[in-house]
Amino acid sequence: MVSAHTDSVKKEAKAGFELSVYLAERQPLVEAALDRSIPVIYPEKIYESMRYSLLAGGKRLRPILCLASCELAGGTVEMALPTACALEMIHTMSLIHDDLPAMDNDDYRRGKLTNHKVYGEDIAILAGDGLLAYSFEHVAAETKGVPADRVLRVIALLGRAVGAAGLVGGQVVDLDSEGKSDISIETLSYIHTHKTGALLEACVVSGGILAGASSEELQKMSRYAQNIGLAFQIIDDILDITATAEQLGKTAGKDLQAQKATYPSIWGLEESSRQARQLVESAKAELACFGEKAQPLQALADFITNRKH
Ligand code: GRG
Repeated sequence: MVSAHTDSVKKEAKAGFELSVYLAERQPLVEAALDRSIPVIYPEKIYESMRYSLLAGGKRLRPILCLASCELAGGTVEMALPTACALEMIHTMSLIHDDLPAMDNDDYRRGKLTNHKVYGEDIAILAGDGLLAYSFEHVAAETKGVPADRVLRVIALLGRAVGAAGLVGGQVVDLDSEGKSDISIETLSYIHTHKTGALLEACVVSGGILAGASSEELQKMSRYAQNIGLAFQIIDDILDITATAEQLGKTAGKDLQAQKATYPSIWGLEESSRQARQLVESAKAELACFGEKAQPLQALADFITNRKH
């Protein structure tokens, strides 16, 4: 099944790249792998809670970025699929914890009730912990056909992206900044490069590591990811103002309501859009040396700025 996917992606590259076709193939592939990754066994409640959020939809941008960067560097989908799933597990656990009453206190996520609204706060915390631990186990136990030193590097990279040097650190500064509308652009940038950017960077770089990319290639991939990470967050801030709750699948207008400093509140909507477009162009330019093979990652960069949710 995976090789059929790869064949048709190759054909597509020859015929001119269509991101919608690419995503229509990749999203179900990721969905099926996520579904297989976590069984329901005793104690069922925790597995059901983990699966509730993991299989609640979402764009699956992180796993798709990981698969695409592995292929860009000459690897295969099979080599990267366990890491791709682990990245979605980490992302999902961060959403479950972010939605808790002690953090953002949200009732809806991905168009569904949040995990704690369905299973209670105690189980939601544990579901997040369970997904986080499972993500590392999954990479270590399920990655096949990749030299062990590369797998170890990926595990270290994921740990760094999740911890105080990444997501956790970004969330702490975000919580500290709550109710302060006058935070500096440097603090805002710290929050987003850590809270959102670190995991997106880990997605792209881990795919490259698994494929055996050179350090020069990894640097280019890393700069691509940093640029799309920031663009992604700017667009997120813009959508919080311009999109409806229905489009977002979560509460809209929360930043304004909380008088939170955001890119639009500092730069205005127009300048924020311009900055996001510029970051996407820089991201795409980083991959120019890869030629046609970079089309999926370049199109994904455009998708990030054009998205409506
Ligand atoms: C990681 C141990 C650990 C704890 C969590 C709560 C927390 C620490 C960090 C917050 C991370 C967070 C919620 C960042 C926001 C990321 C973001 C922009 C989410 C939206 O991503 P999309 O648009 O969502 O890709 P979908 O639903 O499409 O996957």
